[in-house]
Amino acid sequence: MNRTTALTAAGLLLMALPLAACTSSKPAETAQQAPSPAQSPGGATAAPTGTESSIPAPQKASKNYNLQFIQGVAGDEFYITMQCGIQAQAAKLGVSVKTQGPQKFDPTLQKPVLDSVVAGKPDAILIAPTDVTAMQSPLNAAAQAGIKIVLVDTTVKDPSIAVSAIASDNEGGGKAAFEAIKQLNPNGGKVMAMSVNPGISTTDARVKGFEEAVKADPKFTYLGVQYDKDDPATAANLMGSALQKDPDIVGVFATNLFSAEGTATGVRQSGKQQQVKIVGFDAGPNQVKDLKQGTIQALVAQEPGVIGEYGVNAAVTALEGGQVTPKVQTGFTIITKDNVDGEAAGAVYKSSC
Ligand code: T6T
Repeated sequence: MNRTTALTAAGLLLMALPLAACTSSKPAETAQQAPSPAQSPGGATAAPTGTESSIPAPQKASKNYNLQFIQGVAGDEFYITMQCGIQAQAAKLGVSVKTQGPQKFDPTLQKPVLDSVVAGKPDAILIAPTDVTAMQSPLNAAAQAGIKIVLVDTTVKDPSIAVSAIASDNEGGGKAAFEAIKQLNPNGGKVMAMSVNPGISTTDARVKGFEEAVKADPKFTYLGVQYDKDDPATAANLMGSALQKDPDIVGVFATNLFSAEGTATGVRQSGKQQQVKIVGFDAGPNQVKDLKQGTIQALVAQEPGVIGEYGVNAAVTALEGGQVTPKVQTGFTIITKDNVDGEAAGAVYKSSC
């Protein structure tokens, strides 16, 4: 089985919406069923060369290593689910792990957390850096101190300081989101993105994928991206103002959990649920509620538990002197109202382990 043939979500979402079925882009197995890039209307493609779709579990560790997981932000179900995957795999491999995160998705708050973790001299740090630039030099320092770094979810400008960087196909996910909005609005119209902050690798890549796809379709007009600072209330306000300025918006791509929550609130408060189609990244309990209520039409659920599991595999493999794949891309499940209580139920994020 070719482990490098990770599918992007783009083609799969096209299949998912009309069929209203659970569609996972989880590499390997699904890759065999899905159409080849040439056949796929949505452009399902193989993962870039040099990118793998998994990190195999090593043998039980030779000693009880001290691993530390630093989340992008505490209390976010994406990182909680990742933490669950990390804890479970750490227990399997016989190593210890501690988790902490800043109160906001903000490098000025995450850097002190990282600095204090580094001062404790752990064997490895799994981290989702909150900014591609601001977190670079603290991470350089951590690597220079001899600590194995694994980037989980987000990355930095120069990821070579890490033994591995594990993330979803974020750009492909943005493209997939546009394909979904397009299906829901075949006549085209005005669309926009709601994102967190500029400078975050994941959400920037999602916006890029979305923007490029919108601009390639003359039926659609791209109104740009609004930044909500990972705050649902801010996203709701921004959405309300956007709808006042452009009352004919037909679709919004919300690039993460809190952006989707706030976008849904803003659209609901404006009474435009029938008109505005929302596709959101992530699948926390609040997004699922909005999906069931019909405010959100589709969710691109990542595999945070799998990212965490592979992160532990990467750390332990490196600590035991093994070779680790430098770049790993994980899959998606597209959740709609019709599959959320069925085969996609397992893709919903956890609020606790
Ligand atoms: O979308 C995830 C994560 O991938 C992103 O980097 C930041 O936001 C989330 O944690 C969801 O809130």
